[in-house]
Amino acid sequence: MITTVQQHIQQEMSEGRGTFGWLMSGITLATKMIEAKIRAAGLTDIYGALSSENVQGEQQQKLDVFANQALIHCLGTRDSVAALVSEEDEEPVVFDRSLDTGKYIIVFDPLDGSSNIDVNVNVGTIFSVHRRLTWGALTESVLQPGTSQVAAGYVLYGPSTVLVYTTGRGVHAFTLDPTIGAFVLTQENMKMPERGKYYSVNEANVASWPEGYQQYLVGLRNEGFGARYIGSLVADFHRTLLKGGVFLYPPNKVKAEGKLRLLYEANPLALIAEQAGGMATNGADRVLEVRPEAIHQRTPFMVGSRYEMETLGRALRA
Ligand code: AHM
Ligand code: MG
Repeated sequence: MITTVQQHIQQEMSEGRGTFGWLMSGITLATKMIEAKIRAAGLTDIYGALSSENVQGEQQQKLDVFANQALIHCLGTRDSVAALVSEEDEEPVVFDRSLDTGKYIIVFDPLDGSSNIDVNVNVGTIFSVHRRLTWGALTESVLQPGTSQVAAGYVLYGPSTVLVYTTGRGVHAFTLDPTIGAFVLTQENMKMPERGKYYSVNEANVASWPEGYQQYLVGLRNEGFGARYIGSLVADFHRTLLKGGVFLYPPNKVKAEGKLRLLYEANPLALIAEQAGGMATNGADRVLEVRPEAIHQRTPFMVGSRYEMETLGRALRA
């Protein structure tokens, strides 16, 4: 018989599973709404950009806005949610709930890689869950390091729709079965291969990277690595999780902090990578140990197989 995400959470968690399961059902419902919209793109007027920009100064796509609204709608009604932090909103959406009920903060990138939508290429949703602290202002609960995540995951809208999540007890993948409308367990306790054969990076930026990254890339090419780059983080990460290798978004002269966001891109994927036996760094430190200072903070982000990441560490220290 099949195992759904909900059943898996019930089996996996010893305490708080009711509350957490209900929370996850908000995420799965929203991502099913997003997936339905994506599947119909081209048939409905959903392609293209709006005239608005998001907090990052990036032009919002119509689907960005829809995906954000779907998550806020589905999660906002869950009593256990104290605040929602989204790439698309400058400030957290805060709910007036007591410390007893409002236990969790959910941070998300509603539609990652959304500029790929118009060309029918994979996009994703990334999420990270923190427990609300029982002390201090809400900001302190929102700005916890990645090591404090109680859960993290993503949904990849590809040829099939896949949800990958961890609660710190391994990484599990579920595939959306459209005939029953449920995410069904397809891979339990995923392990990233110790080594891979692809690197994934926007090579157009190579001349503006620090020397160590340039040398590292030369080394990978000399070892016979191939290149794969989709330009949708979730898709590039998912391949790296399954096949091994390394994904890099280093700092560059224009963007000293890189491009990717710490809270809702790097941290959740770093937790999944580590849980699967891989590693993630910002070039100096383990990503998960970085203490965030702002909700939309950017970070250099390198993640992948243990062997490739250790080689990267040596190249950056040289
Ligand atoms: P987005 O959140 O605005 O979609 O931007 C993030 C995306 C990632 O999915 C991807 O890894 C990266 O931007 C690609 O950047 P670049 O086009 O500079 O290679
Ligand atoms: Mg993104």
